Amino acid sequence: MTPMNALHAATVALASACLLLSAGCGGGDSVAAETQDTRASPTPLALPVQTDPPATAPQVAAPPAVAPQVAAPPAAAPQVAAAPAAAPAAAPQVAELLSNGQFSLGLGHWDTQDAVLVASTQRAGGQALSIGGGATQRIAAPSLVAGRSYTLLVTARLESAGAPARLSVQFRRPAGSELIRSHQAAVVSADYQVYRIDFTAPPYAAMGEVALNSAGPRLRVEAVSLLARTPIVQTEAVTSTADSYVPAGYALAFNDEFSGSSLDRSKWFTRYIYGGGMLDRLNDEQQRYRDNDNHSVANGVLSLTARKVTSTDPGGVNYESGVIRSDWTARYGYYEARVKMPSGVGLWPAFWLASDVSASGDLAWPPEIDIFEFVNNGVEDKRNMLHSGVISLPNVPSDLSYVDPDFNTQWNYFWAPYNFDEGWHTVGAEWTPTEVTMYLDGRKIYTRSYRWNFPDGTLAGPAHILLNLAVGGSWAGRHGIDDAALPQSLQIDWVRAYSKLP
Ligand SMILES: [Ca+2]
Repeated sequence: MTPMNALHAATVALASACLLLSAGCGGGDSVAAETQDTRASPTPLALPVQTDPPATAPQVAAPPAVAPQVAAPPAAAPQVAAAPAAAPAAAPQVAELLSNGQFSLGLGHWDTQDAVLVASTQRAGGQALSIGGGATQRIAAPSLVAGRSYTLLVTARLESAGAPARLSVQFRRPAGSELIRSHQAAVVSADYQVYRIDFTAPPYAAMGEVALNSAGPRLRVEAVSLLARTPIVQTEAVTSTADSYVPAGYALAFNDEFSGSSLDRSKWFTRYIYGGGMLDRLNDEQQRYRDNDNHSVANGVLSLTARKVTSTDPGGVNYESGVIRSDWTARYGYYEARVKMPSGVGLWPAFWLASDVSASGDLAWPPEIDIFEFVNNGVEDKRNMLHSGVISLPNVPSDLSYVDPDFNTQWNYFWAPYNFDEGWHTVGAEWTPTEVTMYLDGRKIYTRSYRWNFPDGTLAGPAHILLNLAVGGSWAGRHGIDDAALPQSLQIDWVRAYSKLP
């Protein structure tokens, strides 16, 4: 391949710094080398590195090993539920977890901005809230318990036509800081509806709040209720065990077979976690992740589709594509996906694991496990090569204890006698507290040591699953982007995660 540096760890450290410093470091061939092992270095503006010691962790319970992390709302806007008026799933006798949800105590328990009490039109003698700005209530600890599931119900309408208002269950650390997770529903109607958000409390459950925000017309809220609900199920029936290679001793903990007609937004976000969960790119990639039919489900397959568009982006970025990030998180286990790669020079799909927010609210990078990256720049990186690796700290080796003869340990790719964009393949990784083993179509490719740590050496948060299709950048796009090949899709038959049985 290219005559570039060989030390993985050193490469990672250098590349990380280079990405932060942008064009100032590296040069020539080294740019591509550095990029190869560092696909997910977030931009400095985007990565909210929070380094407070975890010793100050709130009294949050550790999530169960197979923690259900998510909501089960009907398909709607991104990470959202917007069901029409419906009875709550929870039984009516379940304890109310919010205070003053019908404003009988005036504005008590709510932090408000341009919000006034008005007469209720639904409850005789009652009060409603007319919101021009926002109303927020911290969810009093320990109302939410990590790993348990809840339903937020909000009876609301827009006072006039205009931009949708936003209802959120969100988490931030500390209060007033950037959001670290948000489940939202959009109020779109001038008629009252009951909007619903189902979610599973994350490890940092004590940081939760309910927020009601107008984005134009005033938002009228009659009632807000937060109730415990039955656990949100994270698994569904496995459609086929063909082409699956699960090691003995593992149980299914999370999966999506993509059997429906649209992406299950209760399981997946479509942006990176960074930037308050809104980041739409990493590195110097040329695409922006969007929801313009970039995540389509048909015939049992999810297609993450990249296409060329004409945009008004001042940076001249004219590609849109898709990414899925699981709301479900876990540490360790076996992760497997059956995929078909896109064709075309300049494309860069990947299946990888990155740290979610830790129980103490911290978020940092690394760690990162790249189960696969299929980079096709047409010259150094070709269609018969599949990259796989981990991101380690500079002075923490990830030593290989097993290597397939067809795996190049200098550049961390498997060299196949076929092209990966010409058929379906199953790629998996077994991840333990000390090692990562990669599998390709059931064939063991390598085992290497690995510690899932933040840069400060502490244990990182649980991992979320990522599958994405990037376009361009100094690695995949080093020799251009074949616009004529677009649109192209990373096709995903299924994604499954297993936890080790005790
Ligand atoms: Ca499928």
